[in-house]
Amino acid sequence: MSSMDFNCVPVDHSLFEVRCAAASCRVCSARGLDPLLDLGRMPLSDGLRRKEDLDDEEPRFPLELVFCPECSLVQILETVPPDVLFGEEYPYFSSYSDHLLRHSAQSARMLADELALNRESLVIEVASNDGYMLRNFKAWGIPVLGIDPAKGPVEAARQMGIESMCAFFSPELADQVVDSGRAADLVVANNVLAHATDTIGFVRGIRTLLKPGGLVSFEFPYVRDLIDHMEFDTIYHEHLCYFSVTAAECLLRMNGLMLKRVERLSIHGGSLRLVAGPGATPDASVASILAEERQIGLDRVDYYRGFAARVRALADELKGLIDGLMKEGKRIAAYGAAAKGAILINVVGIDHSHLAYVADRNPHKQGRFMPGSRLPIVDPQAIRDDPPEYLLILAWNLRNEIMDQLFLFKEAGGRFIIPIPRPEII
Ligand code: DWN
Ligand code: ZN
Repeated sequence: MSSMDFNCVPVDHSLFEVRCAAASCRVCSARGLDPLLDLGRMPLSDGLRRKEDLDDEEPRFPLELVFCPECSLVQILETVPPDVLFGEEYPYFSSYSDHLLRHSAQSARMLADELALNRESLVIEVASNDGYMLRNFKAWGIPVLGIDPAKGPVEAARQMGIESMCAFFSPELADQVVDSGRAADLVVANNVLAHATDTIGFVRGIRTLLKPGGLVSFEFPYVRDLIDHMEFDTIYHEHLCYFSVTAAECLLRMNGLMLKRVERLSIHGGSLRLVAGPGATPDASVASILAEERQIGLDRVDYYRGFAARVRALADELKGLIDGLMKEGKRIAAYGAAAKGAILINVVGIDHSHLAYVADRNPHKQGRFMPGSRLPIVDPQAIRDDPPEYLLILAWNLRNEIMDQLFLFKEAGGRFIIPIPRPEII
């Protein structure tokens, strides 16, 4: 498997094979992991830079995707300390996407009905962020507890009256919560399982939180959508694991959680929702998707071979498109200072010499600079005040919501560049 040079910063990719040989799987501890894709040394995708720090050396870490032939888990080799990733200034607030808020409200309603939750129940969310999900249960009079390590989002949740612990979730924290008499009827763990440094301990902690008969609902990006739709920019240091149902089922079963049902979702470029519980009985969806994964080969390395070459081709095509527009003297900016956007622009090799700015409506991101590329992040007002001719949509997973808001830009002749699943101008 030849690794591809994805970096402006030359690195020695031959280390990839060596690191693969030395590594062991995050879930089953198997060795002999298969190398899939080496994106080189990448900056932290949510590590937005302050102006005063721009001249300082920016931390970069290897970003290498591998496959475990034993349990089928796709994962990265590097583990960046969580307090570095999710520190004081972690800038991601879930509530800046109306689409995500609607999706979350629907999920909450479905789960509340399924479990007949009431004022005697308890919902605990791990990675509760700014209360985007728990606000629904609270509005229905159902007691809630949030757990999240990011200070800013937790403060926002507390402002909404949502009790939130500012802490990293762990088996020990789960014991403390249960020992205080707060076992859960429902645990929600959306877009966090992939982020857990101690993957097995994380699931064990969730098992601890649950009352007998309780359920956990996980949501996370589906590795099948990542590969099929070229979503290489969702590979970053916060995401340690990239799950198939096959790999996730193995991890849950190891910790006494049985799958009840599996759903495919469109959110975040294609995700899975897994509902599980101690002693849960699987419905037909579980056997069906496991059989489908075996049938298409998601549990074998061949499914993933060729992805690196396809990523290189997409990166070259997007860079060629941007360079072509630049040669024509076109003015280009970007929209959505998303974590995935940081990876995309650094892998493709786009920086402030190509794009004027990145607009983003999250005020916690405005005034900062994108990791690696040092692109300034500005209020979307800039699109009206200092209009580009083209807008590269870095948050392509929210393209419809974003383009709806930018109809005036479009009406004035502005064009959108959508990078994923293939570069196109609309
Ligand atoms: O795992 C994670 C995924 C699920 O969400 C986290 N590590 C962080 C986050 O990843 P992301 O930053 O790639 O997520 P988004 O939601 O794709 O980022 C969208 C960005 O676009 C946000 O910064 C908000 C911004 N935005 C905007 O400026 N105007 C979003 C919308 C909808 C808008 O209208
Ligand atoms: Zn494994």
